Order: sequence, then structure tokens, then C-alpha cells
Amino acid sequence: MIDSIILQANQNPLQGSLRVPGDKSISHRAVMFGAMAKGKTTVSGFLLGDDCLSTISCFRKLGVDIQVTGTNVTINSDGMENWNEPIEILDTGNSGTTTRLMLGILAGSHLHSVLVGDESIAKRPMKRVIDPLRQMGAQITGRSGGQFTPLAVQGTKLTAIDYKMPVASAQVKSAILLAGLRAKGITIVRESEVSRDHTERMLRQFGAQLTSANGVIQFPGGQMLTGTHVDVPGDISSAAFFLVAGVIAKGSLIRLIHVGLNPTRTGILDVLKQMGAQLEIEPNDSESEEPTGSVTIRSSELKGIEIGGDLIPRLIDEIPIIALLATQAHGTTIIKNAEELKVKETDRIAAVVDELRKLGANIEATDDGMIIKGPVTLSGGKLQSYGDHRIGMMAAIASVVSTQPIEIEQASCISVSYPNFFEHLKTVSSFETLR
Ligand code: SPQ
Repeated sequence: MIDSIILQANQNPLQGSLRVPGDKSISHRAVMFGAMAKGKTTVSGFLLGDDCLSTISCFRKLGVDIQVTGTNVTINSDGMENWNEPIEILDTGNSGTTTRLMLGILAGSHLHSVLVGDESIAKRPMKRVIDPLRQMGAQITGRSGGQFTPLAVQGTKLTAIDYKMPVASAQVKSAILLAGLRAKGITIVRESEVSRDHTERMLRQFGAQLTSANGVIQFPGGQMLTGTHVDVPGDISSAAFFLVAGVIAKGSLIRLIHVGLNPTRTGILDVLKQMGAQLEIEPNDSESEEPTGSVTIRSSELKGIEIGGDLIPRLIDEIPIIALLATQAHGTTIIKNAEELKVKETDRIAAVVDELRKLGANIEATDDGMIIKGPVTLSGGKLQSYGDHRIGMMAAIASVVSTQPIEIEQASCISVSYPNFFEHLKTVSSFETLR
């Protein structure tokens, strides 16, 4: 099977308005919370990406009734205490979020279950989740003492812990909080750098009591969740690819509507502003837990900046596309404190540096990030996605400024988070697919 796509170099302006697909982090959580809650949960704007479909498939194997009609999902559940013990393995596919959050959920259940993902998941560190869960009493075994999938979970009674996070990770925080739902006592999580807070917001939305202030989250165990409606906004991590396309392709104007503007996710907007992008943000008036709005971007002259510290968790998934952005900015961009990139779907520091260099970028890897000097005219060539959706989309967006066509190998991985990415790219450009 040929799994590559060739994009013609397109140096024409990009124009148009897009509604990017639903937020991946929120879509996963909507299904997980709906399955844990008692009653009916309805979800609109759900992301039909491969990762979120893996989450649905795992809960169906626990006997939860989940109906999908377009981007609407309905979950009917009698609560997690009525789930069935799965007779099949729970396949989490390429999804780190599914794997890590499921560990927290299953640890305090009454079930035995086995979690397996793809080759990339098998390499991603699970110890960071399993260590605190074991402190709560969880019984989890797996390869290398439980560091890697496949992982077997024997659900058991848990006790709350007071946990200081060693890394900024929403997945670790969420796994502990979700285990805390079933634990005896008050679970406390302390973050030195705040990671995305969709779990905290959604726990409240499903009726739970939780406090969060100054990086300390306190969550009393033994609470019941009640089914509700979740409206999933567009994913700012997906919007980021078109924001960058719009700012680097000369003469462009792109508007993105109904995008999530949760402040724990909007680091990309801060970076664009600091680099000099002409950006308009119009927040929507809404009662919803998750802030949303429209963002309009125009092509702009950009300057290099330094990106690090507590900004990193607010844009961690956007760093590949920020690296491409920096190749078009005047001066030097330094990205630091981003060593977490090494344990994503692939080593995103190595992948970004290797692939952008193939196009002629002036970029070098550091221990915790990269240094990029610009502006550079990018050529074309054959790029590898490494099966990582964000690297694949970075390569595709490079075609809006490259002088020659760009071929992307293993391009189908983009459907992990953005199944209609190429249609959207076509909508805003006069881009043509050669194969
Ligand atoms: O789910 P997965 O595979 O880990 O997805 C990624 C991505 O690029 O889409 C990371 F590879 O996003 C993570 C993100 O990096 C999704 C996430 C979440 O939904 O809680 C949190 C972040 O990961 P972490 O390790 O910082 O908790």
C-alpha cells in the first residue's frame, strides 16, 4: 500500500474560513466521563480521529453503550461499577491519552483488564503514571516492571495521595485524579507548571466537587458523576497548523471559528503575537466550561523569539509547527525546556530537526529543544512523518512556502487528530495533490 502524498509547492496566498475538528483532549475525556457517569451523556463536535475512536472502542469492550452519528456521540451508562470485565484486550492504538487515562480509571474499578497500543505506544513511558497509581494501591503489571505496554490492571480499592508532579503532564495529572474519584480520602495533585486542565473542568461539568488554586488541585474521592452534555470546541492544536500557514504564506487571511481558547492551551497565540503576527481573537460569549472563540490571522513579518519555561506546557504539541514558523522569522528562535518532546509519538526534537533540514532550514537540536535561524527559503523533497500526525502536518504546511513539491511518507497518520486535514488545506489554497 502506498501511504505517501505529494503536495505541489504553493506560493499563492491562502484564504478562507475553517472550523477545525473537535479538540482531541476534550473528545477523549467526554467519552471517558460519559462512560463513568450514571445516565445519558451527549457530545457534539466530537473528533472522529483515530485516537478518539480507540477510546470509544475500549469502552464498548467494557459494555458501555456508545452511539456515534456524525460528530454527535451518545453514551448511556449505568456507571462504572456496572461495567463488564472485558474478555478482549483494550487496544489504545496510537493514543497516549487513552492509555494513560484508562490506567487511572481502571485502577480503582472492579475489573481485570489488559491495555495494548501500537509500536509507538509500546515505547512511551508509563512509569510516570504507574508510580503514583501504585502509591494509591493500584495493581498494575507490564513489561520492564510495568514501564511499558502491554499492561495488565487488576482493579482494587485505592487510597488518596498527595502528589507533587515531577513533570508537567496533563495525562499524569488526569490519571491520578480519575483514580482519585474511586479512592478513599482527598487526592491532592501539586503542579509547578500548569498543564491543560480539561479534566478538572469536566469533572465539575459532570457534577463533581473539586478545588484548584495556585497549582494545587484537591479532589475528595467517592463522588458520583452524572451524565450531561459536552460541546467539544475546535482543537487549537489543529488550528495551529492553519494559523502558521496563514501567517507565513504571503498575502493570506485565514479565519478559524469555534476554536477552544482554554488558557492552558493558547501558548501558540502568545508566540504568534510575540513574533509579530497580525492576529485577532474574538472570544464567544458562552456559559460553557471551555472558553471558545474565533481567531483571524494575516500574513505578517515575523521575528525570532525565545520560548521556554511555563509557556512550554501551554504549547507542547505545537512545537513542530512553531519550528516551521521560526524558519520564516527574522533572527533566532530558541525553544528550551521542551525535553518532553522526546517521549511523544516519536522523538519530536530529532524528527523536526531532521525533516526541516531536508528542506534547507537552519535548525539545530539541543538537549531540551532547538535553535532555528531565519528566514530561509525552503526547498522541497521527501519527508518522513515517522507515523506522527503532528510531524506529518508540519511537513504538509511547509508546502505553502516551499519552492518545490513536498512528498510526505506515512501521511495517513494525520487521521489520528485531523481526518479532514488535506480537504481543509485544499479549501484555503489552490493546492493540488499529485498522487
Ligand atoms: O494522546 P497523545 O498521543 O499523548 O497525544 C499528544 C498529541 O500530540 O496529540 C502528545 F503526543 O497530546 C497530548 C499532550 O502532549 C495530549 C494530552 C492530554 O490530552 O492530556 C496531554 C499532553 O501530554 P502530556 O504528556 O503533557 O500529558
